[in-house]
Amino acid sequence: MRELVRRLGTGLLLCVMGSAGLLAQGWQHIGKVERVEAFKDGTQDGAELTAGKAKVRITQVSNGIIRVRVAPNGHFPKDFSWALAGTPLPEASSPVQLLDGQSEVKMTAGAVNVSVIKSPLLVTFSDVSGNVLLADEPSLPMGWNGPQVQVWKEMPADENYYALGDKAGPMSRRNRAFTNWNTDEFGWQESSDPLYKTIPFFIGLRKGVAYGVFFDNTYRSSFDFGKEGRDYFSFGADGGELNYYFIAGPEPKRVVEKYATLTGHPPLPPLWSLGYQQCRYSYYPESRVREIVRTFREKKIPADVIYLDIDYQQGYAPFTINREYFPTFEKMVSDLRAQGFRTIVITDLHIKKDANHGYAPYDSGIKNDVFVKNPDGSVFVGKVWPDDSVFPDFTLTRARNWWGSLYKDFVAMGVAGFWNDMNEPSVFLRADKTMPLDTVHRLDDGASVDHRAAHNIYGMENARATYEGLLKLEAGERPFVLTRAAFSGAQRYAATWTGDNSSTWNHLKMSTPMLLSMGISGMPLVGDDIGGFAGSPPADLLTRWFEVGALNPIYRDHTAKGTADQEPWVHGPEHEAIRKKYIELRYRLMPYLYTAIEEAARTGIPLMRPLFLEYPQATEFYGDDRDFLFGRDMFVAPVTTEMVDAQDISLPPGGWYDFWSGARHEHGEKIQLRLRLDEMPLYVRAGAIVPMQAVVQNTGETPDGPLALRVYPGEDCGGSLYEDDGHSLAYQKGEILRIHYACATSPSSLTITSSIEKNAYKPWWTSTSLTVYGAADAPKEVRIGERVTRDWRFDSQTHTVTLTVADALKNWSVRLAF
Ligand code: MIG
Repeated sequence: MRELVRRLGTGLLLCVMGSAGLLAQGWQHIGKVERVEAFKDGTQDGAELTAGKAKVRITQVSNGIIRVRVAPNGHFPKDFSWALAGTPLPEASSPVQLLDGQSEVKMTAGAVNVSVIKSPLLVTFSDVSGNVLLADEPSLPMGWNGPQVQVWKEMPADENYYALGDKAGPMSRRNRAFTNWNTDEFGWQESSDPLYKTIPFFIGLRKGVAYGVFFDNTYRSSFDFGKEGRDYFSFGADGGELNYYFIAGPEPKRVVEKYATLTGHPPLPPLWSLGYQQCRYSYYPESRVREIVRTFREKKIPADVIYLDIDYQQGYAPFTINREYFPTFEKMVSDLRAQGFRTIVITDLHIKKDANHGYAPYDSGIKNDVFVKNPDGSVFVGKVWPDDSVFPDFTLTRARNWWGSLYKDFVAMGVAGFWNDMNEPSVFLRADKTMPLDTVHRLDDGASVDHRAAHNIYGMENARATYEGLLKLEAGERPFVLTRAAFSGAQRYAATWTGDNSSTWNHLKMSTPMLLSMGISGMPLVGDDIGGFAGSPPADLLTRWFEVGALNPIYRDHTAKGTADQEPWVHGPEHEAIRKKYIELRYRLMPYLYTAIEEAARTGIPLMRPLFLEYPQATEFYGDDRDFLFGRDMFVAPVTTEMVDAQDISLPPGGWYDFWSGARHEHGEKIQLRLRLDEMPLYVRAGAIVPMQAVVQNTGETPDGPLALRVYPGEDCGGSLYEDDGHSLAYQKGEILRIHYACATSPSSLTITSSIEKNAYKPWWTSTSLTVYGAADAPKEVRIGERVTRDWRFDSQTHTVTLTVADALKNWSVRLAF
């Protein structure tokens, strides 16, 4: 059958769907190219190809980013995207060169070659040396079927596929198929799909070379990486445009960065949101909230945030307060703040239908006409937590502005952050769990779309409305928004979490690949419910979850209603001590963590990285779902199984130091550990310089003592430190501190240097302590700058040399001679 399809080639044809021989009717595939014209639109330039009625535009958008748009009927819709950041992309350095040959159109765009075979139209992307990266499957040219659009690509046997956001199961997406349709999936499991988010972006990786594809389409979309066919993969959607971007690497990091320039970077979050966060569904009444906070402080377990889930509200109506449970809400918020706790409250999007009752969100929303409508023009009403509810029309700027203004009172009360849940949107008592497909979502230009087009972006626009509202209300402060639903680009507005996981070992195991996938999908500020949402974790499971969670971007303990208490102390002093140790570890690593988060905000490279992101040549890690890199320099091999007899560890290329013992190991060495419950394998790259600090009880507290640098000599030795005030937008005006550290080894010496790149923020420290690892013997001489110092210590157990640079807020160097 594949042969038949190939021979038919053009025009209307019936095509084979899958090896099962299923005949899918009605698919029309693109035919023969009859006309080739140069095409230019702003900074995008390339070619417009005509094939029958259809037109295809292939343009260079920026260096290494090529866009393909298809109009089956020849008419391109208005060029508009919810996902794109909208900020101008760097203009491509080399203009497109077009060569219209007899059977093939050749387009050279910098390092990318695009070849289009004319009959039928088949697109192939390759690099300058001719290596094919992505090619249309010859037997299945691009096609459409009514409103559906689809492309099929050849699938090399050794190619791996990653990203796609919050898909469960292994990071590698090969041999599976996925649907994107934001869904409230309480109790999701490994095979559940779709989940809460839609990120129609994937990375192809083969023998160290990567490319990416971003399919900019908001409709229900699907990606099939070899479930249906063995030799091809495909992606498509139920409607909307066939509009995708090819993103060149060749390193996977370059793909992730380019995807971030397209869809946007996360703003720098407030420092406190990177501290430990305590949540449950729900803490109430007020006395219970105060008791939780007091317990953290009494037990000296560091924490920055406490959440109020839906029970703080009156009848679950968003933007109300249950005064029976929270008689002095405002005072509670300020008292918690005085104890170093920020309060985050949930504010779901469903507004209670409660007319003329003094409930301003409903009355003002009706007055301003900002709710989603039925086709007959009436306001759509669905049942959610407040019973009958209405839904803000977030695709309208007017509605987003109105929504953003609802936060005024909470902001005035000192509530520090906001949690947007249920924004898939989730609607109760309906088989489809959401709004009917024909509900009407209005657009700013007076046009409207139905729910098919708006569903997947609804949650992102909810988060956007919250974020933009807070930007206005919080006067120079960094907003913090946590969203459950998302579409590509939602990172511009909010952090996220992975929804309702379960308190099982398998969920702990699934957490890492999911968080890693989110990170390379443009959403680096992500966490999962530590301990699991559904169910009550046994003590060991919760402890192990606290261990790995300490090195996740967002670190939030959360659990469902009716489950057992899940705070760090619930299983007795032994478990509490271990959990505290890891929460403290996170705070000790805060300078390193914050530096990596700033990198994520600037470049899109996530804090939590799959091994292949740093070591794309090390193909043995392509299927590693257990381990990850915390920033560039720390390798984490978390314990995620109950019965660990021994944990086998394969280190990435290079040398690595055990974070706990300081012992040095090499790549290739077999490490087998018999671990105690309080041990999570953690290694630091030989060549890393890691900035750390003393433990604090919250990020607002000034750490005691110096900035603590751990120096791990090795190849490519260096590190950096970024600091700013942690809460305002002054960093955007350059009020930052950025320092680069380096170390250089010779057979008889080690030199460590610090160079300040920007010194426009005064940090909490003046001196810097150094702990130099891997010292076989005591140094013969130690110099700070030119001056010889005797003020150092050698520890023969840990093989470390320690000393302090007193006046460290300037460039300095330290030399150890052996
Ligand atoms: O229908 O607000 O995923 O984190 O605690 C459940 C109550 C609604 C789902 C969220 C969960 C939250 C819960 N919410």
